[in-house]
Amino acid sequence: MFPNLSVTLGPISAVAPLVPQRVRKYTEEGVRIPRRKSVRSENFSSYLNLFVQTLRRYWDWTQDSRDSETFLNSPVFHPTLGFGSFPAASRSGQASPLDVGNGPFASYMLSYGPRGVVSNHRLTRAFNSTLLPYLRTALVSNTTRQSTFETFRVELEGGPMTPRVKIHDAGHRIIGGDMGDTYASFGDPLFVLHHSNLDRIWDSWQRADPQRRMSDISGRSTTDPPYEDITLDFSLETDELAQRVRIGDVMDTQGGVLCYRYV
Ligand SMILES: [Cu+2]
Repeated sequence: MFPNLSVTLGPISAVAPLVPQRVRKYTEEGVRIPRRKSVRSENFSSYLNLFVQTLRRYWDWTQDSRDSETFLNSPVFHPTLGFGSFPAASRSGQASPLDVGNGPFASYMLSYGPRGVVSNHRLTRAFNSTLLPYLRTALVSNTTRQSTFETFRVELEGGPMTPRVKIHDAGHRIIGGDMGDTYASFGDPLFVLHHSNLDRIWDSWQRADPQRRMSDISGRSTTDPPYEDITLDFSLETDELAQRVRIGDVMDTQGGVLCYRYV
């Protein structure tokens, strides 16, 4: 479901400089809309509508993970108001075709993936119901009960950090297709909703003990070597899309660089 919206206070975050002025106006407008009415009822083009939703929203999948029927009927997968439903073949367990055939991204072309190759293809999804239990409240509690960021992130992340599935990789693998592919996953707009939710869980974990947890960071810069160990002074790579930012400056979502809170 789309129960809530992250509220941006003041100028929108690091993404703002990348966004053309007109789109930016909509995103800033989008920040105020949910208090009044659903973003969906606005007269934006569907693209801008979804842009606003994905940038400023998260998907709390614990509300949809009870069983397959609940998940498939989630507003997230609504064929017109959501992000498109799973391909019929995937719902009945067949291997193809897996193109997302309805919704705003029905003719959405991706150029990266599967795996590391460049190939123009339509957005794909393949429902994997067997991992739904990993998106339930108990699994979120397993992460938020951790006392250090190191154990928190391992409990959150899953493969390849852990042999067992955790909430991060479960979200990817349940949706499957491009989302299930390490390289192509960010091509599915659901990637943003899923990661916003993980960010929200991290944020709530931090706020339970801000004194310690707003500066508690660890981990590696990449999955495969060569990697660097992460510290507060680690500079986040943005290629040419934005200015580099020090991790220590984005630890707090309500700090100076980021400027939003989860509701
Ligand atoms: Cu991910």
